[in-house]
Amino acid sequence: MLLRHSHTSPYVRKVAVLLHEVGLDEQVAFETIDGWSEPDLLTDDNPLSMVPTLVLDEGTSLYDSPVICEYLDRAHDGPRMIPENGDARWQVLREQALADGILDCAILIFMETLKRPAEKRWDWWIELKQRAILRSLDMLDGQVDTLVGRVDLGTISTAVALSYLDLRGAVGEWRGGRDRLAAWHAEFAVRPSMTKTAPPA
Ligand SMILES: N[C@@H](CCC(=O)N[C@@H](CS)C(=O)NCC(=O)O)C(=O)O
Repeated sequence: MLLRHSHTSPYVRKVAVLLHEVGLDEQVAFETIDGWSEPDLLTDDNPLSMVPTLVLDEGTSLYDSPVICEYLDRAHDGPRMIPENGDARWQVLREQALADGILDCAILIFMETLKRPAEKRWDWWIELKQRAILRSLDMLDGQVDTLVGRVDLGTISTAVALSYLDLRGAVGEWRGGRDRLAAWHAEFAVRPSMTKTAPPA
């Protein structure tokens, strides 16, 4: 399997952390590619020109990150990262959706603040997306007991999203007033799967 990736993409990191946690990291080759420049190598596999894109051995490709994670979680014999059924399954998928939503907002803010010319910046849009992130963080802080002690796609996604807020600073210092969430993240962030997949400084 080949994972078309970029070093800073948090969606890629989610997949990479899962690979380490399930012991499949040696079975996937990583090839760096820039989705923003729409290279044929990537668009041939994924017309959306986005990373992560997973190319399977027979040539089929899979995207986006939730689909790739689901595929990889069925390719190992260890404990499932996505529970098969029941409330636990919906909890993990909901947590992934919330974390991916935080990332979507953070990337929109990054584009608006750092990529768009200053005179075209839309503050209303930036603040809307920041409020969405802040509400999500408050919810996570209020429910942090449900995250403690778990290693699955829900907690992986959450930890990766919080780390991305540190990388890009979409809402400034997010830890203030959220001590429990900060403590949970600090503990999760030292797992080998997280330290080995940290983006370059
Ligand atoms: N929903 C997608 C989002 C992937 C995504 O936004 N990837 C970004 C990098 S962080 C990308 O490749 N952007 C290139 C583009 O939009 O042209 C997933 O979960 O995989």
